[in-house]
Amino acid sequence: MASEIHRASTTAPVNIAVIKYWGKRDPKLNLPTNSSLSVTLSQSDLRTHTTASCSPTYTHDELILNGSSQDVSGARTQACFRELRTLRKQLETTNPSLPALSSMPLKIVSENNFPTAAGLASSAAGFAALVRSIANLYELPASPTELSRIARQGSGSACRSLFGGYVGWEQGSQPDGSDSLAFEVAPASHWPTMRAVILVVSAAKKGVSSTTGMQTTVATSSLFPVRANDTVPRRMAEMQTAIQERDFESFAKLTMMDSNSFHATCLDTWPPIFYLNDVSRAAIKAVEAINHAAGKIVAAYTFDAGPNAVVYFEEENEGIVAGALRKLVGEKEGWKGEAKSDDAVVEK
Ligand code: 2P0
Repeated sequence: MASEIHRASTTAPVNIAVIKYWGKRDPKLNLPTNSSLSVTLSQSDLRTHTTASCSPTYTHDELILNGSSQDVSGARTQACFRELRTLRKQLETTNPSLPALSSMPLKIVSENNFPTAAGLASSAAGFAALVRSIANLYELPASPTELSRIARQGSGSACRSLFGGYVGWEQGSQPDGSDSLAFEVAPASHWPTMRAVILVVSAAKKGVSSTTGMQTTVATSSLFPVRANDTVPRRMAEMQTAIQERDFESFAKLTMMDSNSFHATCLDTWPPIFYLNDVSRAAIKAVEAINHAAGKIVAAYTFDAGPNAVVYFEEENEGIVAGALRKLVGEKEGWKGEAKSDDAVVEK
């Protein structure tokens, strides 16, 4: 049938790294200079919903994000399309009765289920959802691990959003990236009391893009080799142990120290890169005050390539942690609101 349209949908959640990816050894394949580890915020509204379709009636590949048409000619999107079409083509070659979807133009329609203004990790959820929706459309027998290899080429951190819970991304050593894959450290059910709150800074200035920032850091920071070759490998092992043992204090301390280490290498970059601002630093102080008052570590902050704070805590401490942070958001100028991992986005 000439008018046939094949369609499949999926959603993918954002993930927030507790051991950060920063630095590429191969910018084309998004191969990192160090392994990383994140928590996928599966319970939250922070996810991308994507429908992939293909039809012989379509004239060209198309990507529509939040209602507006995007350029699909970029190397990252093209790499994902090419890899997925190659896998579909192999299926069609072995099963000639299958429709020839691999030769039809693709239409991808994607919506972020969170305010774009929040400046959260949308490329991670976006490319994870794009890759999985096309894999579903093509009925590929591909595991999340195999799909992570493809999503990584769209955006490095996207490979981690193909798994729920606690997710590692092994840097790998092969030049073709075949061993630079995401893996499950533990499912979300392993630590059901874990919570996260995202404090959204208003009027977030558009900073240096991650890709540009990483390249400059790798080229100029003298702290960076120590971080990539010594600090992160050690903390990757320690973090996996902390998660396996549900040891919140170790998890939290490693999370905060790794965020600080990442932002230190940013400051050590020439010219320097600043992602944290005064509002971010107020969040760090608030978390320190919460932990001091509790007499132990009950909350952990972390910041990505922007000023928004993500704070991890355990359910039993929700009252003291969320209460203190809500007070901060209410009193300190500059906060836009908060997004909770098991709740809707709350605007101030
Ligand atoms: C992370 N970030 O591990 C780190 C922490 C930002 C700071 O992954 O160029 O958008 O697409 O591979 O994945 C942001 O970088 O970069 C990021 P690309 P990406 O989550």
